[in-house]
Amino acid sequence: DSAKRVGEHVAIPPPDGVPVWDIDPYGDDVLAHPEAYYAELRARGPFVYIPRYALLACGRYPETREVFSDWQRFVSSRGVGLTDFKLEKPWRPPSIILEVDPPYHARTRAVMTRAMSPRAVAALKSSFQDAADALVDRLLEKGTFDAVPDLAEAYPTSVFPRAVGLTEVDPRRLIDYGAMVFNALGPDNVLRRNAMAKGPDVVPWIMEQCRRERLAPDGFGATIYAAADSGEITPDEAAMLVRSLLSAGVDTTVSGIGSTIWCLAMYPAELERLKANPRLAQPAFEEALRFTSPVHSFCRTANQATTVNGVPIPQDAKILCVLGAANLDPDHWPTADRFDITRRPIGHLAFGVGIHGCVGQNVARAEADALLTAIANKVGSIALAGDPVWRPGNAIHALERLPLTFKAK
Ligand code: HEM
Ligand code: OVM
Repeated sequence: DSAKRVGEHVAIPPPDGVPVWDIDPYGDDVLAHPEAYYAELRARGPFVYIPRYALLACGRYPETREVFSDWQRFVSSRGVGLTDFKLEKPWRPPSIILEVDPPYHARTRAVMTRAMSPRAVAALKSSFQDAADALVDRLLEKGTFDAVPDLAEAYPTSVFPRAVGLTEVDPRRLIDYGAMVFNALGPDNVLRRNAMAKGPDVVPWIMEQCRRERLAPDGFGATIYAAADSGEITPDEAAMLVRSLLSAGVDTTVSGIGSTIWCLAMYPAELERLKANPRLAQPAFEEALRFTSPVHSFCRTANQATTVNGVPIPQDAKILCVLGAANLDPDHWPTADRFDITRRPIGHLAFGVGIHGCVGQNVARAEADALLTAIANKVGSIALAGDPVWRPGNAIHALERLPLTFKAK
């Protein structure tokens, strides 16, 4: 058809009444320090039109939630990044859970839900706690360290690959693959290109780890392959679902855990409350997710012309759903810009919402719970030992560097 394209999606014109905002949401400064952008996005309207990418963006809580909740009008099968899979070949075969719609989605989702069921995750609890206790002891001995490599990256990569059943663990390649997957969701900028440059080394290694012969008989991967044995999915689909675990399960928790530690370093009164009551570990993590939104945004594509809260959405529009902005919307969250570990932020969008809502959230919570419990029990104080540095990412907001000093309780 004759619709104009920008990059790789249909370039819709600005719909009537929708404010136009000439900003680059993928600029380095916006991505590293997004709070002012989040606030202006919410202030300008329920949706804004961004000419640079010819798309709509939303950052208020109700509209962001509505778009994410309605898979029929706002599909994932055309990609959850800037690329419209209807127009452009994706960089890798699409995910068979994230980037598909019902009814197919329900089949693959059921297998993943089973693999990471509350029972399966509960069985990992004591090994997660042992690893967390040992790591926090080592960090207390070190005293001063960079919490990005030494904690935020070290902890998930010490427990998650084994939980999947990987028999060869290569933390660097796992993190670099996540960087490819998440930066691929943005435009063809330097972040995407630098991440993609690792592909020739990282992609073949990842695909090899997804093979049945490579996986231990007792991890999430084994449960996924068991579904192939029973005929529920094919062996090729099982490999693709293991790929999904390795795509989504590392960089997200690295960011979420790193940002939680940053929150505790920045708000020492909240650390004191956690130390006084280690059972606040879970609610502290939920609040840190709301407060920092490790996945700052994901897209949807409008499969039909529609309206959201009266705003016209043209067919084929890409919609940038800014989860980080919705999670800080002061019209939804009282004292939104306060980090309060007793808030219990039910309905936050850090894990998404609706049929694609994070299927690994119980795993992420189990990791964070073990680590925050160890910190609550063992760490007396957390002090910055240098300036924190944030790392821009096309979909993930994470720290680059977090110099800290831990003192024992
Ligand atoms: C989906 C965030 C940890 C696996 C999602 C989505 C978000 C998200 C926002 C929704 C995507 C969408 O609707 O388009 C996070 C955050 C995490 C985390 C913030 C950590 C703090 C994990 C872990 C795993 C995982 C540990 C694997 C064990 C997945 C998968 C999906 C998903 C497979 C796709 C689900 C579907 O499409 O049905 N995650 N995630 N995530 N997540 Fe997570
Ligand atoms: C996947 C996947 C799932 C969630 C997030 C993600 C964009 C990838 O199934 O490969 O990163």
